[in-house]
Amino acid sequence: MRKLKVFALVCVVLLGMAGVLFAGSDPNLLYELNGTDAADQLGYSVAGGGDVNGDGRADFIVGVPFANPNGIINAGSAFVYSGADGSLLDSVHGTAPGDRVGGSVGLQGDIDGDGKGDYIVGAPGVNNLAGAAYVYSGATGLLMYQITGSSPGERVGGSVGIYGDVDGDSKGDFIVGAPGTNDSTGAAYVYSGATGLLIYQKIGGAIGDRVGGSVGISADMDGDGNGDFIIGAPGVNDSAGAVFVIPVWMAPFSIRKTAVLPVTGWAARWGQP
Ligand SMILES: [Ca+2]
Ligand SMILES: [Ca+2]
Ligand SMILES: [Ca+2]
Ligand SMILES: [Ca+2]
Repeated sequence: MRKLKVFALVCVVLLGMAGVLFAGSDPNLLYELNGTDAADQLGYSVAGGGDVNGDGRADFIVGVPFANPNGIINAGSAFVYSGADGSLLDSVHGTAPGDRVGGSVGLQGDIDGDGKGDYIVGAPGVNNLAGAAYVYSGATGLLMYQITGSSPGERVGGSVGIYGDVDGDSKGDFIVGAPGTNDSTGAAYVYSGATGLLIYQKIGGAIGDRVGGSVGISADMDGDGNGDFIIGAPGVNDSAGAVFVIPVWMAPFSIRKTAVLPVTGWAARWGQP
């Protein structure tokens, strides 16, 4: 534990942002992270499961959407840590006030088939709450895909998930919720990890449904060999709420709504500008 603490302190000094500390004398804890800056909301989102650095141990990701990286208010950050030793493997930071990078996070699938886990970071505040989600290679930290909202208030990236192979190409896929779409009717989109093409979309039926308020993408549930996914819609029926668990055979593969563009140089892994 002492070693971890020292390492984390070094990270804080180098980062100069978000203030993440490992503290931990509790033997019942593997790790503990504590934010150091008031109102950053470290732990607003968390996920784990994928092995990003290929050491055979699962790693984890932590979102801090109200962090002020480089002094940019509420730009937000997300940090990827080694499950094996708690060291910082990657970080992503917003570049404009209110981006809220890390509003949602996922880390459990290998979408490019290189054997290493990849991760997804939602930033629902980007561009006046149009929102965005970014998918990174765990092996290289490079941005593989970005999905961006097309109109203010969509809140694309309000929820994200990455894991199961929905389209049967042996590579993991990912899901992005946009609960603010069309006056909070909401929407959720499932994309192929291999190609970035839209596999499936679900649009809410009524204003306020908030489809995509939560999302998950899972290993096979119905035994057909393909992954399945889960979409929460907490606003349905006067906020009684609803959840949809959708098998791949429901998916109309031909539809495509949002361009998914491979982008380089937006934001960056630890050590890059
Ligand atoms: Ca690992
Ligand atoms: Ca990978
Ligand atoms: Ca796939
Ligand atoms: Ca299935």
